[in-house]
Amino acid sequence: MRTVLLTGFEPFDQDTLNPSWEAVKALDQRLIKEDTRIVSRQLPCVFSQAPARLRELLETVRPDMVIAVGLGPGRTDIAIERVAINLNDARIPDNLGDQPIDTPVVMEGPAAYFSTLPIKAMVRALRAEGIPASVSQTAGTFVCNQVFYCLQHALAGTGIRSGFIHVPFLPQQVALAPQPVASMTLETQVQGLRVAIITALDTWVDILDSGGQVS
Ligand code: PCA
Repeated sequence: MRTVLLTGFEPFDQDTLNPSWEAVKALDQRLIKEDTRIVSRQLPCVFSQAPARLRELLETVRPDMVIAVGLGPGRTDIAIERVAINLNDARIPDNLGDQPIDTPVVMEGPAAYFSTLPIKAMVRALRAEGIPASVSQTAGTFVCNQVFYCLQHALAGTGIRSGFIHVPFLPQQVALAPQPVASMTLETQVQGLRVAIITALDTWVDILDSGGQVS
């Protein structure tokens, strides 16, 4: 039996829920492709705690693949992230009030890590299912990027593939917004993650494709 570790985040920035956790939680303990089990766990939206919690999960779950998921406020589709950078530069305080500005994620670490997931194949498969998706060239500089960087750093050279996906708001989070804000239903987010996981498990060499890039 293989294990895919999925992580989602607790709510942050005054939200009462985080779609990344809602979607990931819905897949916990699900069997995929008969021989692969999903294990879903929550990460704190806290710079000083998330990396240690992630490393503890890698040690206890011993996954064969890891996909970390976060909310990308304002994202219009399921964003398959390409690159994690060695930089914390928080626009808002985290859930403990910490707001690092221009600090490295890992002292002396490389400037960046690429996702080791087949990101273009994942985008293509999602779109083929009728789910809006694209490759994203930045996971930002907040806790999601920090977790993504720590994940790639921890698994570098192990052969265990890993990456990060940003999901949009849920419709109920933006219904009262003064300006229109993009959203996606939980059902579509969950189905999107399922397709993304299956594609990642099935694809060893990524495709050459424009990946739905808009810029
Ligand atoms: N999104 C934030 C952190 C937690 C989350 O779900 C981010 O994009 O950094």
